[in-house]
Amino acid sequence: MSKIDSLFSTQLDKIADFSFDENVASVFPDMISRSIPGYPLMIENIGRIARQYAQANSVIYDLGCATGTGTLSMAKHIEQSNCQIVGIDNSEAMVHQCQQYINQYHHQCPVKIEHADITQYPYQSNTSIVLMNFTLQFLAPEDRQAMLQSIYDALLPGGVLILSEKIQHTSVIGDELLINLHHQFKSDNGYSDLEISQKRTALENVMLTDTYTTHESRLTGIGFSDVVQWFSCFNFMSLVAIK
Ligand code: GEK
Repeated sequence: MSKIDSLFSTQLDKIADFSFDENVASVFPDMISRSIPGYPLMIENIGRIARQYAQANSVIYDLGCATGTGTLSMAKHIEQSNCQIVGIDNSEAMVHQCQQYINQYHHQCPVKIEHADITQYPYQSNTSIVLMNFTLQFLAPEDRQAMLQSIYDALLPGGVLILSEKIQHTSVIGDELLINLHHQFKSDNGYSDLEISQKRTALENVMLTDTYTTHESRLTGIGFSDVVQWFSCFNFMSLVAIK
């Protein structure tokens, strides 16, 4: 059972860079649903998108699966025969927590969870869907192009990448507006100003966001034939890139 997130609630002398350790894994479902506007809605609809794009006899990856919420939503919705979902994360604590959640459910579509670095993983060429739900933003910016290229190479014709990210707005005023709305959202969900500011500092060096234009042009440059933004709320968005 996920605990309430209070990791940044007391004043810290030194704020270390955010890492997906045991403390984070144990509160993660609460942390992510109180931090990302529309997260439950996105998860539910990721399942629907997966149902639409899953191809029979194919592999579906959830990269940076964390506690497996996206994996489980896809497993619940996919009806095509002989599909296999593979969730991958390089945090041991997340993989452990994820496996425990996965064990509680049984869906027609089998699920395997692996502890690995998604930038080094040998993806199978019969891939119909890759989900990256708020994971690309944690890769070093210089590794993002190669990561997306290897996803594109693994995808079958008609295959899709579902990519959700926190984004930067192009103007300073617009960016400020979205950041303030996001802070209000977190505050309305019970986070104090201290928690919001300490977490922001912890994430400063490890989560570097791109603009929507950067995402779109990088994906079309790689060869995706269409990029469709299907969700957006404040500075969070999700898109489907179709091969
Ligand atoms: C969800 N998708 O709930 N290799 C593997 N995993 C990685 C790597 C890497 N190189 N870098 C980061 N991660 C989830 C939420 S959280 C997003 C994803 C967030 C993993 C990291 O360990 C963490 O579990 C995940 O990516 C990002 O829908 O916390 O905002």
